Amino acid sequence: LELAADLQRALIDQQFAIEYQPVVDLATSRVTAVEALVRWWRGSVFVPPEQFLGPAEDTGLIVPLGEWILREACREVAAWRAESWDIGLSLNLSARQITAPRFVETVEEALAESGLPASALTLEVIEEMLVEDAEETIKRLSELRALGVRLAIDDFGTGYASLAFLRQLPVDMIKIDPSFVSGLGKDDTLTLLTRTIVRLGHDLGLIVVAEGIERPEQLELLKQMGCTRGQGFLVARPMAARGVDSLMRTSLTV
Ligand code: G
Ligand code: G
Ligand code: MN
Ligand code: NA
Repeated sequence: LELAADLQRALIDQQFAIEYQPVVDLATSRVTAVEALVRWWRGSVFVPPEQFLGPAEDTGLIVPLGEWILREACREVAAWRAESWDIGLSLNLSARQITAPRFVETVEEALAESGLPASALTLEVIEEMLVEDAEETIKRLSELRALGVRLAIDDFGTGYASLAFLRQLPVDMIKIDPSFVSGLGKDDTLTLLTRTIVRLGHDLGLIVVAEGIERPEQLELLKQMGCTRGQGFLVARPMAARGVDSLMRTSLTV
């Protein structure tokens, strides 16, 4: 309860920040997108998202917080694109945000006011959201997709949804959970499962992103498997907007 009051104050006092983690084309190392990740500095103490996202959802504060992240990230990514840097934005969503009143309109407004094209925005959802409150969630996500916004299944392979949900909700991308990537080259079953997910995704015409790449061996195996996109500490860590600025300057001049 105390945390909830602090969260509300933190929103008013603008204690939240966004870090961006690059997603790259594994063959060329070109940055294709950045994933926005919320950060809370409570005074000088960093509070991990795992600690405050649950309470933010329970109290409903995730709705105004998520709206701030959406508008801010759209604005920043649109500014990078205005410098001729062709990158997209990936945003994580909570179930509560999607079913909140005016969610679709809010996304439309954020796109309109920032000038970010709908096709440059990818909304990441996890499989569970397509099980609980599935009908309303799928309806709204489908409306956004009809506007040109892309959809991704985050933490793919760990959820409870059956593969049939890929028919109910047209998605554009799957992001392979780090628990698979971590076993690459070390665990035969995880290596086989990763290879199978990459093939499944591509056979369905989806973009496949491997998450949590930390070791060169994982990167090598993913490339051999034909996985075209990746994310992880080996590739690039989440960074403040200033860090993305520098990355853009190096990317555009080489
Ligand atoms: O950035 P980090 O790895 O600490 O993120 C931890 C978790 O918080 C991840 O599951 C991530 O999806 C989630 N997360 C990060 N930023 C956001 C956000 O802006 N909105 C929502 N709903 N979840 C987020
Ligand atoms: O659930 P989601 O995929 O949105 O989680 C994103 C979180 O994963 C971010 O908090 C980010 O800091 C973290 N992350 C990104 N790359 C790596 C990595 O290579 N290793 C680990 N351990 N965490 C990572
Ligand atoms: Mn994510
Ligand atoms: Na993930």
